[in-house]
Amino acid sequence: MERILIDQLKNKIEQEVRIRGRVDTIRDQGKIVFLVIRDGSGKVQAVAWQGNGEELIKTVKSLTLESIVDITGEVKEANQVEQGFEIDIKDIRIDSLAQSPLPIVVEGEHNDNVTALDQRLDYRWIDLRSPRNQLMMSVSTLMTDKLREFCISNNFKEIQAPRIIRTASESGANVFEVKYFDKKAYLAQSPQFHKQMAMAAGLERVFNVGPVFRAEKSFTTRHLTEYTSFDVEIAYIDSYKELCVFEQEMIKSMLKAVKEEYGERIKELFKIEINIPNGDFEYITVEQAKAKLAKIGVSSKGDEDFSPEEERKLSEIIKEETGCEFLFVTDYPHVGRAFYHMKDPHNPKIALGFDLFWNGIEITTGAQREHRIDALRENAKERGMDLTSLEDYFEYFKYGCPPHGGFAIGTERLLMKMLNLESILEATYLPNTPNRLGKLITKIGK
Ligand code: AMO
Repeated sequence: MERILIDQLKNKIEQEVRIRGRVDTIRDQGKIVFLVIRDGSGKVQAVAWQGNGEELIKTVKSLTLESIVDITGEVKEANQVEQGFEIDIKDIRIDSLAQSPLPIVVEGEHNDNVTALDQRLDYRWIDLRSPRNQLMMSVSTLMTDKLREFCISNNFKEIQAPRIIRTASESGANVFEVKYFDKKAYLAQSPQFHKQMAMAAGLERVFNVGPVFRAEKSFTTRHLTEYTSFDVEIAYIDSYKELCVFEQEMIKSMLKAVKEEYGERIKELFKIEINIPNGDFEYITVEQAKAKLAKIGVSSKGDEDFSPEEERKLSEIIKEETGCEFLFVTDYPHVGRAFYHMKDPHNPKIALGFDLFWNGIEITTGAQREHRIDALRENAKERGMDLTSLEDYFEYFKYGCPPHGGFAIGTERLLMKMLNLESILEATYLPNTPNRLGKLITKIGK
């Protein structure tokens, strides 16, 4: 008999069915044992009576929580259970008996976060079984799918930039070095150089989704050492503002789809509403932002960037003033930005780029790029960078390269904000951080 998903059982009253899933709860009343079985689609009560056979009841009594079972039985009306039906077990096979006790408690409707996050992450495969995490994975899937779909429907091509590269693109400091046979190579911190290569290759509009690596010892709720970057690059732009508009529409269409598909479930399990901004996102320059922050007495980290507290406060101010959760911050001093950002021709101290904040956290950096090779070399020289190591990159601009720009979204941060999670670790399938590689490797401070 073919397996049927639990959410399809309502159409099978008085029929024999086969379900496969986990033991969610066990209530042993001696001559009768009540199980709740859970699969990816839902839960159902399954009952074993002594009258159904000695062997059967013995097997059921040997079960432990989270064991995997294969059950055949009849769907019977049962007014005493909420669903109005249950399964009368005729046959049961244990596919995998779970050890007891479990190392962590699977978060349920009535037991939120009972186990510390680090321990939950150490047993992530058990932690992910919770309804909240199952929903999070569904939302994550739809989120990336919709971002991709938006690009594809706007005539983009997908590229897979190499992850092992010869030259660090962002800054030399936070790059992982790897041994490449007898040579030195790096794990890409971003597909930056290779998405720009696509512009020189005439691909005009590209996106790239994949892992990037940052060797940064940041123990924060927003940093990973490996994350998934959603990168976009567009040729023949006149201004980076076109990138902002494109990203705004991409995020809005994604949020709309998530709300339509999972809005109610998200409300139920995460206690939040997905808000789709009505009009355009807000814009503010760094100078204006710093002035606003100074006004409410938030001390500044400096003129070039924002501290996490500044990011949070700035978002709060703008949300209070305009109701908008999204804020493009523009006009950053060039000196604090990547060398490949184009300088504003009217004010060369300013970079033609932006960051996008969502409810207090930066989710994107983007910019118009410097596509003129001499100016690009000059920018790199100003930063004291080793020009010879950049020669391969400079070559992309030698044989005709259109003006272009792009941006990158940290997808885990996007998901974290969407579901209002406290830490990026919760929004990541299996997070790597400075002290965690699949499992906790060192305690902070040791
Ligand atoms: P940037 O370094 O600002 O820009 O990264 C872009 C976005 O990636 C996310 N992000 C991170 N997420 C988790 N852990 C980290 N350690 C981490 N670092 C960054 C953030 C951030 O906004 N090449 C440029 C992009 C471009 O100009 O196209 C870049 O990588 O959401």
